[in-house]
Amino acid sequence: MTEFFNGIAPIAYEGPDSPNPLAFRHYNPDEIVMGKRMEDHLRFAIAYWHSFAWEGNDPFGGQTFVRPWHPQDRMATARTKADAAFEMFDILGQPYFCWHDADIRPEGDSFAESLKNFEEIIAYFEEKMSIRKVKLLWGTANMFSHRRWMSGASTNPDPDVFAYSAATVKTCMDATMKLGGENYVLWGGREGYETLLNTDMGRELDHMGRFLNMVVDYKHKIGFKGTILVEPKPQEPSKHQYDHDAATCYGFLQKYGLESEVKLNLEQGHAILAGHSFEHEIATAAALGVLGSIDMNRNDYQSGWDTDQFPNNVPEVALAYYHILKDGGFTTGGTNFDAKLRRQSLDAEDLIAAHVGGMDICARGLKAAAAMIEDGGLEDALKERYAGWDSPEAQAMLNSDFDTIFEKVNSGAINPAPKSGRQEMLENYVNRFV
Ligand code: XLS
Ligand code: NI
Ligand code: NI
Repeated sequence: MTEFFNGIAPIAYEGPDSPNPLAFRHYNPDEIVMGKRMEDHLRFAIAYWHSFAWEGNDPFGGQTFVRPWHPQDRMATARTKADAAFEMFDILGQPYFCWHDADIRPEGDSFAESLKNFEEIIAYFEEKMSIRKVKLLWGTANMFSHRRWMSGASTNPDPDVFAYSAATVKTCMDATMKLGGENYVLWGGREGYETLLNTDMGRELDHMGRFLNMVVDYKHKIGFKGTILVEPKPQEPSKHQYDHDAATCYGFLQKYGLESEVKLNLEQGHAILAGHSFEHEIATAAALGVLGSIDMNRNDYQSGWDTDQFPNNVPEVALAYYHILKDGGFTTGGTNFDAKLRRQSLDAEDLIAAHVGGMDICARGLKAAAAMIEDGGLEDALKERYAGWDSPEAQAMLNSDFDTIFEKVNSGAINPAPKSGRQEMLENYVNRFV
């Protein structure tokens, strides 16, 4: 036992009226929603990087958190950090967690030493996971923090960095598979550029396409059954990132022949940075057949930064899950809290409360989304709005050509009559459920 969470009991579901700040009021894992347990719908994961590796620094100030696993540059504290992490998993009871290699092991003096550290911690995780129900939602490689990645990983102008990236991702995929991970994520924070004056964009995109093909080849070679996921983000840390948003990623996957091999991990804050709503990104990925998993968080709408706060907006979260449910729900994906405390939230209780709140918000959103689906009001409105397309004439038009259509319109047989889009009515409808 570490001292850190001392005295915090496992969080229980106490129902909507409970005044207990460390209880679930909506997240009730066994409750059946649309025929499925809530836990199996939401598939919550905790992000090791924000909860355990981040020390509270921001661009203007350093560490604010003081944890028993600081400093994080040695194996002994990496183990203490793992002990604390798994204690928190026991307290929250969420089914999954996620990591980057750099979150869990100290950097060594060489590639081989970093790998040795990493493998030791993976073995330590394996032992802990064998006596618990917590599983790995996904693993990933941090190819953006160390100075070697400053000009990118697979898109680096230096082929030696491409090589280092390939070797790194291989080890992270191996570890993900060893722990039974259900997905493998690639987020390219520095796959992009600061200025086009020094960047050969076409070449970099080709290298990134080749790299992702190698990832997919390796997945098949080792028999990894999980899903490969790319996480879009338009900028930050790079001025411009190649994986800008869901639609851009899909175009990239298509160009490099990967659209049936790779899906997307969509993050709320990244959608906002790209000038979209979260449900826009989810609906886009669903329409293109590449919706994989989500990173749940929230951006501050005033600051314009990727603030990675815990979600707190039920109507927004409800619409996100509405589109996820409409797409059939998660298969290998889940809801990863890619969210961090504010740097003034120093205590262990803050970390627990943040997750309890996030899980409750998502549970409320899910219940609202399911209720809207079961009621069918939005679906009926859509059916009615597109009803004209059910006619044989309308379907035949799609298989005809401009001249045929022109003849009909020009003869006066077609004269469009505008109809209300009923937006306010539909917004009021949603308000009944949230
Ligand atoms: C950063 C990303 C990152 C990925 C994993 O903005 O969200 O945390 O999820 O590398
Ligand atoms: Ni992010
Ligand atoms: Ni993320």
